[in-house]
Amino acid sequence: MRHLVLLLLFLDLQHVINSAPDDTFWIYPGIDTAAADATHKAIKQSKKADDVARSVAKALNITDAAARPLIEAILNDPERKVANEALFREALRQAPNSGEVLGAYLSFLGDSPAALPVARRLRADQIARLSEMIPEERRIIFIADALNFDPNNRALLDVLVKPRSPAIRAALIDRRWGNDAVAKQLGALLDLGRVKEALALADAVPAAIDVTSDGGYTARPGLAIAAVLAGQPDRAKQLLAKYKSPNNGADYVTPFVNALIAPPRDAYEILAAHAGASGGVWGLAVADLAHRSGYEAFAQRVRARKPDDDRIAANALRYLPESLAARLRTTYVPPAVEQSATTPIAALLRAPRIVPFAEHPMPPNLAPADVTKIDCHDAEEVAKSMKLPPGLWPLRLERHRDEVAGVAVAQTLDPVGELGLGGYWIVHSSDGGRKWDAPLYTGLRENMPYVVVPASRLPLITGGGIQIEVELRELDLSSITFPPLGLRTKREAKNLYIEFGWDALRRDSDNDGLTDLVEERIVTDPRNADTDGDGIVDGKDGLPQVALIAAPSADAEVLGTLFGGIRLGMGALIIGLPSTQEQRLECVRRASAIETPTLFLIADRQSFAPMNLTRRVAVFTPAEHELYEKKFGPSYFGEIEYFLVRRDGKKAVVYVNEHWAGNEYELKKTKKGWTVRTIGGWVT
Ligand SMILES: [Ca+2]
Ligand SMILES: [Ca+2]
Ligand SMILES: [Ca+2]
Repeated sequence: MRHLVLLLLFLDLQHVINSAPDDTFWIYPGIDTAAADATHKAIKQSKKADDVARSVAKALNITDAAARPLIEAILNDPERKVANEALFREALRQAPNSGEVLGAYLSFLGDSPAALPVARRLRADQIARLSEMIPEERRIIFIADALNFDPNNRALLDVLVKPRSPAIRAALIDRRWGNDAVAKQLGALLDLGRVKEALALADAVPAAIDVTSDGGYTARPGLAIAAVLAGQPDRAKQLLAKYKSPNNGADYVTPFVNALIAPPRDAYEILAAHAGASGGVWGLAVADLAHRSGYEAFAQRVRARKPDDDRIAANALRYLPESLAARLRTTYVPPAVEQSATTPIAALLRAPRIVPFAEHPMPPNLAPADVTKIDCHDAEEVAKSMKLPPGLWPLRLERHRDEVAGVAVAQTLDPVGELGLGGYWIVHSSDGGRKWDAPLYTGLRENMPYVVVPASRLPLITGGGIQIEVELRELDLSSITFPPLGLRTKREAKNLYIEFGWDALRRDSDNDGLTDLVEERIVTDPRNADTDGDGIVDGKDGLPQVALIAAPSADAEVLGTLFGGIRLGMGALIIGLPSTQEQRLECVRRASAIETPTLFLIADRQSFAPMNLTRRVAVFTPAEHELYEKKFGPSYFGEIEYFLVRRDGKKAVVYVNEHWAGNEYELKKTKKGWTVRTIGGWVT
């Protein structure tokens, strides 16, 4: 029976090759690159199954009989898990000792517990060469596990200290491996802020101090900082005397170390230049300088900054032989366990989603309706006959006598970054498009799970509401990488429509000016007109989750200035109507600018308490944000990573990480008011 199944699978090889895309930019999620590369190269040469099998067999040094199922497993639809599993097993039966076949199978197995016994079939040198397609966090398990069987294997130990884990490097590098290895260990100790150990190691192996890493960096500047922290300013000066900035770039180190040795009257500028330092000797030094210069709140925030969770070390720790694990435990500090959120906001987030619509199959025979469909080609005409609200770029717009209705998509309440255009909104006018009702939020995000089709035989306007033809195209969240190329979908279906009643879209149960659907998304209480109980109703409250207190502070003034003005989560998206004739002709799908977008932030709610904002800012804790994403999907909230306000309150830097983009802002208070400048940032 099993052979019959395999025979049937093998008959597919030519078919699978034929249907492989010609594009060279293929992503075969999770399949080992050596085997996949050989397959792609072979197909470029010939599309004949026999040729491809022969070529891959030769490249990987396996038999044709092993290559055939391997190629098929690589080219197959990754969703065909059972078939692919059988194919990999067959390839492995034919080539039991091939590191490439084992590697491809391991990457296919992913996080499955079945992976470890498979990895144990690899030789130490094969493990050391395991493909980079297997993430470091997982590769480290195989390496650490193999060390139990071969604890002194130098090749394994060498690859064990390669991943980006300072804890592993600091604990497990052997000084006898040479100065390069010691330099790595020095860097790791400095990254971990282990001042005394780093200085002692530099004393023991001074030749390692100037060994350069990939970027041209040495341990020397970090050691100078460590020396000041250890109360040895003269040693710091000696170390600095021989310091050259890498690639002849600007020297940021010397002024910083000098300020550490003798703090200036106001250390604001030097602190601002290094405000992003997190962890390690740099973080310790910034906190120390801030503390000694009277910037105590900032010092505390720097100290409270959590280091990145070293998952590589955490995984290795579970699989290493005890002698090595004991050493690793001296440098790896597991992160504190996050408490699950118990706030009132978390309780709102745990409530079930509001479902304001019903889904139906499209009626088979549609009679022509008495409506005027307006598509994007008519944008100019529309602008003449109707007064579209500025920034509105409807995906669909229809007129039935004096009633006009449309569907638009916007990021107003859906900070999805580059993953899509946002959430769907309904616009409506009762007088032919001269005056428009306030846009109504549907609570539905594009692709989650519906996509509004651009043209439909089904009229939008019904007696009591709106009906929209959609396709079901649910985004597979496991496929999201940055930048978001090649998003896969989980469920697909066509010929559906969803129907909303006006009352469901307009429902405002507590009469606070926000519909239940809007409240659900900004996480205020739809049954309480004043969620934070500060006397300002949710619809008029700039910070509806933070009770306003009257205690002005310089910090609050800076944050209020910044968040009252900027627009996060909109990023590179071009908002609004197409501006050129070309764009109009192309009918580019555009996100609309509907109202002022709500600013979603991860921050300490209390630091916002003295702020009276005119635009809406929703503030969450990291644990609440996690609940939010579980409920509504990926949501890029801004996170305030650091902010520092000068003593006189007239200058500040703020760094906001939006997870797919980050920006540092410099604020200055002049006679005319505050100016805000972006001084550095990144976008995926
Ligand atoms: Ca309400
Ligand atoms: Ca409310
Ligand atoms: Ca309130």
